[in-house]
Amino acid sequence: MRRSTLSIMCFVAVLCLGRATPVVMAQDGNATVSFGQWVTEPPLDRFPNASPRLSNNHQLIPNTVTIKAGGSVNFIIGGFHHPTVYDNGTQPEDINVNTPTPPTTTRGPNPFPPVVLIDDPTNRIYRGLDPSFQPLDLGGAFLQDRVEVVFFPTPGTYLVICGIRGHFVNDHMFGFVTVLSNE
Ligand SMILES: [Cu+2]
Repeated sequence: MRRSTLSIMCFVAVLCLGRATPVVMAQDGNATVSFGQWVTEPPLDRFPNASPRLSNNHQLIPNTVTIKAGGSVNFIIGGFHHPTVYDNGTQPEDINVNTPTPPTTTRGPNPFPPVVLIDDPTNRIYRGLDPSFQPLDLGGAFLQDRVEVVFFPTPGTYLVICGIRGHFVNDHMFGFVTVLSNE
C-alpha cells in the first residue's frame, strides 16, 4: 500500500513540474548552446590540466534554439572549436569550405595537426576568436574552453557552424538559431 501511495504521489509531482516548466521557458530571451562537449564514455580525466582533442564530441547541443529578437545566445565552447554565424536563410551547403584562412599563429603543442579554419565572408555576421590564438596552459596545450555571447536583434533563422573545417565537413558540426519577432 505504501509503495503504491508513494508512486501516485510521485506521478502527481511529475505532472505538476511538467506543467510549470513551459511558463518559465516562454519568458526566456536567451539560450545556451553547448558548443562541443568533453566525453564521459570512456571516462575522461582532465585533472590537473589536460584537453585531449580526441576525447571531444563535435556537436551543438541543443542543435536548434529559439529566442526572441533582442535576445542572445551563450555559446559555451567545450574543446577546440570556432563558432561562426551566417545571416538569415543561409544553409550549410552555401558555405565555401575551400578557401581557408591562413594560420594566425604556428605556436602550440606538438604534434598538433595544422588548424584549417573556414573563411567564407559571404553573409557572415559573426566570427569567433581564433581558437589557435588562445593562451597555452602549463603543459603547452591550448586553453580551449570559453564562452562567446552573440546578440540577435533581428528575426530570422541563422546558421551557426564550427569554423574548423574538419569539424564542419566531416562531423557536420552546425546548428540553427531561430529568432522570433517580439510582436
Ligand atoms: Cu569544432
